[in-house]
Amino acid sequence: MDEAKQEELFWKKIEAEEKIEPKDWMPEDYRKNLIRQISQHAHSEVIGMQPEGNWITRAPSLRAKKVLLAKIQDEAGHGLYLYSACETLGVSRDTLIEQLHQQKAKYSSIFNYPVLSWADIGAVGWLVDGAAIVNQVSLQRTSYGPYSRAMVRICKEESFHQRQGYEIITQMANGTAEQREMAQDALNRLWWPSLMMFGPTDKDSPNSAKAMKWKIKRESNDLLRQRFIDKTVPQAEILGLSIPDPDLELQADGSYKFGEINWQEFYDVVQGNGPCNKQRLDHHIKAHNEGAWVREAAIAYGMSKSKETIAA
Ligand code: BYC
Repeated sequence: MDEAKQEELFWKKIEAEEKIEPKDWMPEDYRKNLIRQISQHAHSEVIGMQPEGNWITRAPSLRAKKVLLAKIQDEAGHGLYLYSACETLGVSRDTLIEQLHQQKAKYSSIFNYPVLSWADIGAVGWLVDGAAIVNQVSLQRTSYGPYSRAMVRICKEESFHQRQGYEIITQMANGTAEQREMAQDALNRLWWPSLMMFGPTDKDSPNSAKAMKWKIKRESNDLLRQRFIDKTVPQAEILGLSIPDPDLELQADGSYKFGEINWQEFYDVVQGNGPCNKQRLDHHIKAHNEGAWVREAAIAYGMSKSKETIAA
């Protein structure tokens, strides 16, 4: 089949809401954009383990520790699904990790903020996982099959993560005066960075137009951000916590008007100048280098097993 015919078939599938699969023909730009988005998502899942990992030894009870450990392990699993989905596009895991280490690939801005207290762990689950779900529910309908299927599995686990966070923040908000103050402080610091997770406004989002046409992205950055705000503000009210936005206003249609996001801060963080960028990347590079022997051993074991299978 010539290329024009293949492209026609590609668009027919997109229009019919059929998934594009790894062996299907796809435009080079579509493939590249998918690699960019999926790999950055994978990096976010894995880097996101760091701020939470710091709290395993300080969890206030055995139950809290077990739940947190399970959540962090889930994030590693999400990274695994996403790196695997990305590899089906013809790029190796090594290349993706190299791009992260050379800062050619990004990861979510939110993980460049410190997680300073147990209330922050609650706020991360409530707000960060809450924002992630809003985004990822819509990505379940993304046009690339392996990405879409990874999203379905990830969303199931994210909703448990969000509840884990909401449980902690509820306990803190209903605890002693000091605990309540910690919960409010966590919300004050993490509210605006959570809104930044959805990316720049639609008018300043260079990748959106193409991604929406290809149905890689299904809903816009602004729409998803608004959905998150509308869902989260009433939750804060139930907790008796106040959203740190003096311009927040309930409108007649039930949605909330909100104040101006500090986009300068967003771009500073994305460009590597956030409070924890250096710490996060240095830690990843160190862990990757120290884990080289594990990867070598796993490959050697795999090779010896396949030789045994061939011999048998
Ligand atoms: N942080 O044209 P735009 C999670 C970059 S949840 C850093 O709108 P796009 C987790 C963007 O990459 C978080 N960079 O881009 C939760 C682009 O730069 P490049 C991960 C950002 O791709 C809890 C430039 O800004 N979720 O993992 O159309 C626990 C212009 O933006 C950010 C996902 O990745 C940001 N917040 O839309 C553990 C979901 N926002 O690449 C883990 C999948 C934008 O051109 N990804 N940039 O150099 C998406 O839905 C989209 O990629 C985004 C951005 C909405 C994030």
